[in-house]
Amino acid sequence: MGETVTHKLIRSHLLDGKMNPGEEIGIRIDQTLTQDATGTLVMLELEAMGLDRTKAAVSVQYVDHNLIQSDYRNPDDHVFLESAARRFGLWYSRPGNGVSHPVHQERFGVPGQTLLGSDSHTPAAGALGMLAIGAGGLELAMAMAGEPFYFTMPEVLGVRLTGELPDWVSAKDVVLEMLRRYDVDGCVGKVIEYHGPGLASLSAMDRHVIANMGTEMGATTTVFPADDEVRRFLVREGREDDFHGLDADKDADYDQLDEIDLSSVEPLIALPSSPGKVVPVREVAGRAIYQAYIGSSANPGLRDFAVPAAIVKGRQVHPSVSFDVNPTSRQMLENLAARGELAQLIRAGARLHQAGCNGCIGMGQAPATGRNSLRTVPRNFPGRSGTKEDAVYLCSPETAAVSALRGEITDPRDMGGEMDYPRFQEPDEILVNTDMLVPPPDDGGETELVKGPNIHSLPELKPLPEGLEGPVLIKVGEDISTDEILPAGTRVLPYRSNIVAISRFTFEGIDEHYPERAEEYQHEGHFVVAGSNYGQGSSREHAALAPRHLGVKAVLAKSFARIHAQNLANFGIVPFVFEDPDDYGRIRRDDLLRIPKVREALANGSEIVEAENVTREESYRLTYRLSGRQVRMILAGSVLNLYRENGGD
Ligand code: MIC
Repeated sequence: MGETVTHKLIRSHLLDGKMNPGEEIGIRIDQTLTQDATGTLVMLELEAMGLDRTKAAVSVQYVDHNLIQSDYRNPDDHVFLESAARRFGLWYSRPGNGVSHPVHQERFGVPGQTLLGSDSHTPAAGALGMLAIGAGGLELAMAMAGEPFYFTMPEVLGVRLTGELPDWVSAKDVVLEMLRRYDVDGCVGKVIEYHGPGLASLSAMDRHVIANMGTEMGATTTVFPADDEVRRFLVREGREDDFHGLDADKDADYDQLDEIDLSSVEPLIALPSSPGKVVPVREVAGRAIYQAYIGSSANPGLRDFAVPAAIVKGRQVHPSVSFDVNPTSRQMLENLAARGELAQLIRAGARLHQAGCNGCIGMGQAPATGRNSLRTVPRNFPGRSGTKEDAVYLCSPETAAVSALRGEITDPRDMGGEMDYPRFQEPDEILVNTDMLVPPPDDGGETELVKGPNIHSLPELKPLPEGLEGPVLIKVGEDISTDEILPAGTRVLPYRSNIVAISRFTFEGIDEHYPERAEEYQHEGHFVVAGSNYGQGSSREHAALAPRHLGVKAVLAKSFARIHAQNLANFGIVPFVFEDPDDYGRIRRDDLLRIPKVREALANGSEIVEAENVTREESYRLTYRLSGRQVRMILAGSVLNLYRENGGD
């Protein structure tokens, strides 16, 4: 049997383990991507590890999340990151240069290589035939130290694309169709690999849209072949030499198969407040909207702005709609300006924001209370926009633009009566702008890290005690996202480099008194109990480190999302899984739990660990899906402790 693109990518980078689905493997990382909201911790981790210079072939530090400078904190982070980039030999993408994922694809993406990013949407680079994976910051630090990146060998879900998208339907609708089929956890443990004749009509940036939101299905990553379209993309970016063709063998052996006939896809929309709640736009048409928002890493291509510009050209957005335009990058702004589309958007009533992530992560542009917001962003977890009980819908740029004109959710095909669909043709040439990408110095080893008063070193983490005992201080439901564990947004993001301060926001949206209660048990320890897919969404390791700082020693859940489970292990929190999911229902908040001899049990590889519920006089059988390596880091208290114990750098 022949190989898939995924298997070829993994095989060519395999350093440790066997490629059997479910087994842990270690691969070589060629490139790393860090952004500011997660990058400050990574740089502090590199400092703690005593690393001299990144060992990856290319490492890039972006500043795209924390752009609002309402006090000294975010700009201090920027200055710190700039010094760290010099110190550790990273490229530095200055604030205003653009959103990491599309800029990385444009400037650094190389088919056939691996990319590890401290951001869950890193898989977007799979559009070029890369194996691009999102991970917690510590994983990034280890990859920069030249260590293998460990993850579970995935299964490959081959999705064959046939046909061509109809007018008014675009790549976002394709990935929403996938979300309709697989929901937010249907691709856990899988790589989604697209193939088939339908690919020919999807541009490299269309593929970026689809790969970016594979994360929303829990996938390890998404992969496309590197074909002629990828070559054309690299030629336009002035990087033809970086092209290497990569395709699946004709008889490639996918673990699972699915098919989408592109000609049958219709405009789709994800309802509040989950990317998995997908319905046809026509089913919810007519609901009044307050906001239509275009941009973000989920719809970053020139076409994602040019098509809405053509739709609103010569028209005015509805008087009650805030039409927010979030350009991808400075390069994109220059191109939109040169082509005239920027003026069309502004004339039609667009509110123009700076190039960056902005409202996608709740950094401004929050919707008004009780009003509907239509966004082309990748996720709409509760409250992520910054407004409590928000109503954020995820849709294509076409749906957002047409709805902006009408003032209500509108199937974009309705516009067909007024105008022809402005089908986009990628230009042969674009303006390329690399001036805000600062290359690493040949030797920055002497550079001092510039730490403002809000930047604090990592707290010391103690090894796992012999036994655990403490109350369940919080019990949460199903599909809890990291946004709910540790929110983003303008109030919280400025504390990403200050663990003690940021921990005061832990579980804020679910139970605002949790941090106070936790402080009481900070030293003795306490437990979190959760449903399935706990920790879905972002890669922010703060969602593990802040609870750990507050004393969480173990999370008992029905199941975990991939990146978060690893983040918990990285910081010495045991991610226990109920052998019988019904036990979840038997535990109440404030119950006192005891797990005696937990250290011994993990060290001996016991398959089952018993937890006693002292309050209810019951006990539960817990399992854990941890490799020997993960157990060792938990016993040591964190992967950093383990690295130091092993005499790393
Ligand atoms: C997100 O989209 O949730 C983020 C913000 O990009 C995160 C990273 C973060 O929390 O800093 C992600 O996707 O990993």
